[in-house]
Amino acid sequence: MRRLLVTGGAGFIGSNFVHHVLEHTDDHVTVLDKLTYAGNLASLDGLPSDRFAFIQGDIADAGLVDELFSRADAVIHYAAESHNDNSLHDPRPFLDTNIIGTYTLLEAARKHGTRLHHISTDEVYGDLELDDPTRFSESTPYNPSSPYSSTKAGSDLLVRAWVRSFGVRATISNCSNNYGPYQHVEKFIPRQITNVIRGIRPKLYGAGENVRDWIHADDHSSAVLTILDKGEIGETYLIGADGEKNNKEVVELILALMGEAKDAYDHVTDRAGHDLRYAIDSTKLRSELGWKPSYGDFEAGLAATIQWYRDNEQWWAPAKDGVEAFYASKGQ
Ligand code: NAD
Ligand code: TDX
Repeated sequence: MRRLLVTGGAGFIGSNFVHHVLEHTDDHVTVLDKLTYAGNLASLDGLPSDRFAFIQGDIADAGLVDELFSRADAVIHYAAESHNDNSLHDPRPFLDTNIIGTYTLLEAARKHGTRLHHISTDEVYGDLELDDPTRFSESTPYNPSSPYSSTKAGSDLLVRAWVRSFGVRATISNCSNNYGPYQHVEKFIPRQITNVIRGIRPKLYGAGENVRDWIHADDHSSAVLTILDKGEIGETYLIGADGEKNNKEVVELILALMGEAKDAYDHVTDRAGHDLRYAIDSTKLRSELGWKPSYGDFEAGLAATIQWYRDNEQWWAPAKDGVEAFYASKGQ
């Protein structure tokens, strides 16, 4: 039984990972999470108390991090400020958590010799043209566009430097857009689903031609476990499930699955610096480590996600009005 420390485990992807680990391994999990606006303890309800512990705290708190690393066999680092739109409004927390927080974890990993897996995003590579036949791979140069993605790129580079200069035992993964249960209503898919439930028309930025490469959060979790078990120290692995769709297609599919007219949405002000297209080539992870996704059918995964939001209104309702007021103030 390993003792895993999961940072950001009360957030969307971190909580999905904690559920996945407790279901598929006999590992013990401790979550370290600051419970920012994006963290929700209800996402961790019902977990077995003999295999799970929760600590509220900041990954930039060196004393606390040092103590937690001293009793962990491996650390999986999800904690981050994660929303592009927020980073355009107020970048500072992105520097504090994504850069200084990651630095703090790296120093603890260096001191204790702890195995670290750093979770990152495909957004570090910038964006692709719609008709570009290539996709992002591990050798694509970094070219981030937003305060969010630039701080994630910075955190990746810190990890690489700590591996090379100090021998820290770390791996990195860069994943494409996730969907599934427990995702905050500020993000594209939950925002539109909960809008329809509330009788608000979905909001599409600009023309809606921007492409995202969707993967179910549970497939992200299985990929991270695979890298933790079999990944080579110092290596980066891209995680993706060949799920490219443009935003207009996704909104229309949500509306169709929810029994609404396909065109019952509004075009709103576009995001500043809006990345056009992300697309992941995950050949290295598949061929070297033998991983493959289980959620092949996006429509079925989306239908299950819609059902989850219908069944769990008490989970998302407290955040909904504030998020919509914020977007309305930006014309979005
Ligand atoms: P999220 O915003 O839902 O969750 C982030 C969690 O981190 C929250 O629980 C929050 O309370 C916690 N947190 C924030 N600052 C903290 C701090 N200083 N100390 C401790 N905890 C803190 O984010 P998410 O969408 O689940 O993303 C998780 C990770 O996955 C991030 O590193 C993100 O860059 C990466 N990622 C996300 C996606 C995606 O589609 N959402 C895709 C690829 C990679
Ligand atoms: O209301 C909306 N309307 C809309 O058209 C919102 C909230 C978004 N969008 C568009 C913007 C993007 O093209 O939908 C797309 C997805 O938007 P987000 O959910 O904000 O995700 P994105 O900016 O692509 O970033 C996500 O994937 C990569 C995560 O939030 C990041 O944490 C991750 O690194």
